[in-house]
Amino acid sequence: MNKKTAKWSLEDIEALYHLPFNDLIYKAQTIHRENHDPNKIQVSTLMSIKTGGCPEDCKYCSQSIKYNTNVEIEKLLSVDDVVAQAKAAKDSGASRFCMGAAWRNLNDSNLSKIKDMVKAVKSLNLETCLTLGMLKKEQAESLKECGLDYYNHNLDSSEEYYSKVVSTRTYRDRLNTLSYVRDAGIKVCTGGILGLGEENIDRLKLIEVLCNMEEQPESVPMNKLVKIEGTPYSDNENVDNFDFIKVIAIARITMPKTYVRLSAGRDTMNDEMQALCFFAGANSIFYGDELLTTKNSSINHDKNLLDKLRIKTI
Ligand code: SAM
Ligand code: DTB
Ligand code: SF4
Repeated sequence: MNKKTAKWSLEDIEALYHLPFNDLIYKAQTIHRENHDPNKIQVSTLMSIKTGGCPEDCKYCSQSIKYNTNVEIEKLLSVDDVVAQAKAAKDSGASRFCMGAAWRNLNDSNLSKIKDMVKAVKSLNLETCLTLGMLKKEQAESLKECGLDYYNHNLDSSEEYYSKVVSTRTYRDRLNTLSYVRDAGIKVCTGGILGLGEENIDRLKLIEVLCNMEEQPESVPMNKLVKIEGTPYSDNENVDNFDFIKVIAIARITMPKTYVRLSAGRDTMNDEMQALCFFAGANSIFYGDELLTTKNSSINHDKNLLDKLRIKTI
């Protein structure tokens, strides 16, 4: 982390966690209203542009070659296939299209095709986001040049816990890619997963890293683990709903301007739980019947929920 004084100490963040629930949510909603329209959420649609066969060993992931999951390997899709999906996403109301690849890192040989995808999706008047694994500095600069808006690269958990989740790369590797993305002028999307077997303190330490970045991330996805059969985490304990809501509230308080995304795992949350997450400051979702390799909450269900809550999408 950079040397300048932290904006938030871990003690301050822990103090938020220990507030009475109502005080915490009230504080989060107050800050939310000062910085955002409380009745609008941003919607992004995800697409897997290269699926499975990933050499990394992330213990949560359906796409790692180390685990026997039901995911079928698919090579990098054509620009036309991606554009067709992006058009459909736009027609359903998404404002951002996020393309994900099961790679450890972006290979230079794929760079020009990826840039063509970004340009084509952008020409549909959609914001663009990529998540392709590690980048080199020059690759980040090249992606900025072709107009990429966001790059997603999650830190997932605390630095200590991360080494238990993934052994094939380090937290430092993740931070390096994030700094190349930031320095290139691309907006940063980085967040975490709850339910990896971590303690609450790991979640708070993740927030400490995120909110003390020199420039706070524009987008922070909070995922609830999607349990994948065949992975080491297939039988993990469920995350406590209140802990999940509290993490959203703490992210909102410590990163007032950031879009906090209620990400994977919404299909296992009931409407009341999602409504409380929005009340605690979540103001973005993945919208579309599928995430990368798993089911999302359906578009129909989401339309009904957002209607009931009188929440508009942006
Ligand atoms: N391979 C690239 C990488 O790891 O950065 C991009 C794709 S990867 C699937 C994107 C992110 O999805 C991961 O960093 C992780 O945070 C999230 N993710 C993957 N599998 C998940 C699961 N089963 N439940 C919740 N989040 C998951
Ligand atoms: C993020 O934080 N979550 C998304 C996106 N960024 C790339 C991925 C969720 C993946 C869920 C499991 C799957 O569909 O494979
Ligand atoms: Fe590969 Fe990304 Fe899955 Fe890890 S999370 S196994 S890097 S696709």
